[in-house]
Amino acid sequence: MSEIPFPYLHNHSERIALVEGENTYTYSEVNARINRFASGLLADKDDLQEERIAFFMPASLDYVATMQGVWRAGGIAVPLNVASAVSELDHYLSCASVTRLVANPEYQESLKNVCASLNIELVSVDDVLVDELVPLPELSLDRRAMMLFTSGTTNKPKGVVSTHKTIRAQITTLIDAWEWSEDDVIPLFLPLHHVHGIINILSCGLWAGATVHLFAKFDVPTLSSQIAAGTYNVFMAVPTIYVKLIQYFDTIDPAEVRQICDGFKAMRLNISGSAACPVKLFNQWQDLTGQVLLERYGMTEIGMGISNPYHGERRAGAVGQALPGVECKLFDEYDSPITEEAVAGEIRIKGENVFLEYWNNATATKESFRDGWFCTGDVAVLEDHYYRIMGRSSVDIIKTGGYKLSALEIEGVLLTHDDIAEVAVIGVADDTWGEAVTAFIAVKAGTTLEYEALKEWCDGKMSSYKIPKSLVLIDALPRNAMGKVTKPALKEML
Ligand code: MLC
Ligand code: AMP
Repeated sequence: MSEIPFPYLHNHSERIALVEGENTYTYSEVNARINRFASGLLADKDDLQEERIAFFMPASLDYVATMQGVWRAGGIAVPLNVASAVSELDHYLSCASVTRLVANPEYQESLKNVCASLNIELVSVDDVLVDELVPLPELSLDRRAMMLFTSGTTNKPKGVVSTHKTIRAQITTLIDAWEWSEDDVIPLFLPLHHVHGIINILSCGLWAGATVHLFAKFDVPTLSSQIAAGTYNVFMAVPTIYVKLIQYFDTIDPAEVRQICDGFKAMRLNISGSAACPVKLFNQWQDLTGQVLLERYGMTEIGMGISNPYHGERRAGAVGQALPGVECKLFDEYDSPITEEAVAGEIRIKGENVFLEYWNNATATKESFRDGWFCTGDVAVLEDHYYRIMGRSSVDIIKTGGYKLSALEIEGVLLTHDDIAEVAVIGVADDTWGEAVTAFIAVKAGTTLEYEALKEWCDGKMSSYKIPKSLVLIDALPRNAMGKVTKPALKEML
């Protein structure tokens, strides 16, 4: 039935593809639901012709039916963050010129006004599903397929557009490198508006014919009991999740900790990525579970680029080598490739895994490429054949618990507070979050600001994980001769 020239969904009819709570769904059941959804989306059209269909739902059978249904019908899938504030949604929906938003009934009340104001049709999966299937369009590999929003050095997130060719490359390189197979069983508790959850776990799993256990959120006790029961053989997470698991171990009975650690020990693979895995955490995890974490490096625009080997040495504090099909080089500030080891440079990437464009933003797209290389903004060195990430070229990007945030976006919201005269946001090293969002604020004369009041004020104006973890009141921000805030000076102040 699918006219996409490759299988986003394995054709293992009777094997279990998805587990959602008490329910299990076979590959043929998932496939049938995707076709019913794609047919309903098409209605009397032959092809959605890259119509942007957004969806707002947690990990579920319906999430998969929606995403793959949009693909099969020829649309562009725009998965949204279910933790977004309404003002953020407004930006995503208008930036992508979304025409239809698919949301579970329980979310519809909160979405109805934004949809009405943008003239977007708000529907549920049940509204779309039909029993009578229609022919699906034939799609070329170059067809745009997905748009994910990413924060950067501008104050509004940009829409990163991938084609089917991009997504295929991002999936297949990981299936080869990490030896995915139909015997794999993996939990998925990461948010489904980023490549880590969408590509590395969900799409690789379904392509390989594996079983993916869906969790609406990171629920430590439930997940831990499944791990102790030996349900999974592969585990992928951001470093913060390994930290939180270790913190959880401190709160439970040692015998239970042993069972959970034995569950991890029996797995074939534990992966860490989306942010730097501290060497201390790498060692702690190995001591507790015997697992040598495989750390890899990726980005929304490229999927995964660099990975420690599945076989061979997995080096603590390093991300390994370029994945198959991915070209990676370091460049200096004059755009010359760095050929010696131990010299830091910007990571640049080439390959079919690289995105097509930032949606409706030719300038940003052009600026992010040099001579065909995508410029990541991340700085690394090559040491004895392993890349080691040294940091980022911009202080305005913060990674907290695996989420990439724009300091400028947060500053923009804070500046709308009546009592704030000036503000600078930075990421401060933090054992749990990697970096913790910290706001330096100068208040207007005659006013004052308490942290709790600021946090409450932020609620609903930004996703909760963007809300500063701490507030430093300051008389005036340090600035250079050009009047620009010197953020490194703020870091030094702490
Ligand atoms: C939650 N909180 C965070 C946060 N997540 N604060 C800072 N940073 C985060 N990442 C805050 C909430 O606002 C809340 O604050 C409190 O923590 C509890 O919220 P929660 O939702 O119950 O937390 P929890 O479920 O424990 O979430 C932590 C987490 C989550 C680590 C599971 O952040 C997460 O799923 N992160 C992964 C993000 C991801 O997938 N990134 C991949 C991007 S792709 P309060 O004050 O209200 O209590 C990419 C490319 C690549 O990077 O290489 O993969
Ligand atoms: P995102 O745009 O959300 O996809 O985040 C991508 C960014 O996450 C990269 O540009 C890096 O800064 C960071 N990142 C991903 N993996 C790693 C890693 N293993 N070590 C350090 N940083 C990482």
